[in-house]
Amino acid sequence: MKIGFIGLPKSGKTTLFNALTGSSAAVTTYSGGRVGPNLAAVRVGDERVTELSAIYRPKKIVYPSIDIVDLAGVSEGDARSDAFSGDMMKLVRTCDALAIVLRGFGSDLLGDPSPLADLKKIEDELLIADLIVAEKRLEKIELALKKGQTTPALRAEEKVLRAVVDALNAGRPVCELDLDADGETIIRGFQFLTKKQALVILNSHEALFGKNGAVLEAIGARYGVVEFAGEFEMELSRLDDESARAFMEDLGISDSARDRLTALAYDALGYISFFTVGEDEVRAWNIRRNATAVEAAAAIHSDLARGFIAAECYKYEDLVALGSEKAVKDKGKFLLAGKDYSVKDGDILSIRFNV
Ligand SMILES: Nc1nc2c(ncn2[C@@H]2O[C@H](COP(=O)(O)OP(=O)(O)OP(=O)(O)O)[C@@H](O)[C@H]2O)c(=O)[nH]1
Ligand SMILES: [Mg+2]
Repeated sequence: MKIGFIGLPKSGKTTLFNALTGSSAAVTTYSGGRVGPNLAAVRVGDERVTELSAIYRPKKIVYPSIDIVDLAGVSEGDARSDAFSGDMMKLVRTCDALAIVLRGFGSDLLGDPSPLADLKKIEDELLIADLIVAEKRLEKIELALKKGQTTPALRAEEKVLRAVVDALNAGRPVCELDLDADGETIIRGFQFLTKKQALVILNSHEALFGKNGAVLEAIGARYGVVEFAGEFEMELSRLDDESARAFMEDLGISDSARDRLTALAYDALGYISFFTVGEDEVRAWNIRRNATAVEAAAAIHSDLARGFIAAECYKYEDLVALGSEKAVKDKGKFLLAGKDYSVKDGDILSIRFNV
């Protein structure tokens, strides 16, 4: 799972990135320079992995992680300039989802926060960036059609792109289009920004943290949203756990920035975890909700999916309640799942395969 941080300039993207990763990438108070993107993997804290490791005592323990990309700020009018082309665009395209960062702190340079207006600005920039891509391709197709280079595939692409352009012009994101399977295949290659899943981070001043109920509610009607006190939490990430905990309690922050973001990402973007266990390794994997056993196998290795026979499956809760794999088997709570089995959060899988 790879999440790209986007937002207006100086909304605190890099500060949040640092808070989440414990790194110290340079924040940019004044410079308008487009600093290169920062990349990091954020470990998803999952107590179940710790519990499983206590049972299996593996040589290696692997927690799942979420990749975070901290991108340069998107200014008004950027969609028409080069911000959404070139390197930045290539990076955004590879992201599974976007995290829209909104400034919730006052600044000398930018004045009082106006998160809802900023959100609208970003949404508009995303719509325009997609519109430019769709229109460019449409022009090429029209030219080809004029020259008589008509193929059914080109006609189909033209039809879908017209629907995309109409929607975008009406202010509707590509994700709201009702496309059939062929239409979905046609637009996949364009990697439209408004087709990507998005969540919102309100980056509040510590004095405003926890007092933004109305704003959060307005955003929450359309996006999964979480509030951070970015600068404060960046400082916290440099403290030891105990001192950090004390400061968090002062501000009424329940969990670390990392835990709040990963929980939101799993929930809003629709991911679940399954586990593989053994003496060598205990490991958590993230997959899409409703993924099948074969898709889970593919997340581990393509060979496992190719040669998939069945998945031995039992539940984390049953293992913890009954104490051992043997007890789970004796109680008849062991399941042999076929390739279409829909994997549940907390399933412990062992793939039988043959290549
Ligand atoms: N008071 C306050 N200031 C913040 C907070 N987060 C960021 N800032 C300040 O806002 C300025 C910009 O922060 P950055 O994290 O560099 O913002 P950015 O979005 O990465 O900026 P660009 O990459 O240039 O678009 C810095 O001076 C930060 O110290 C916050 O939560 N509270
Ligand atoms: Mg930055």
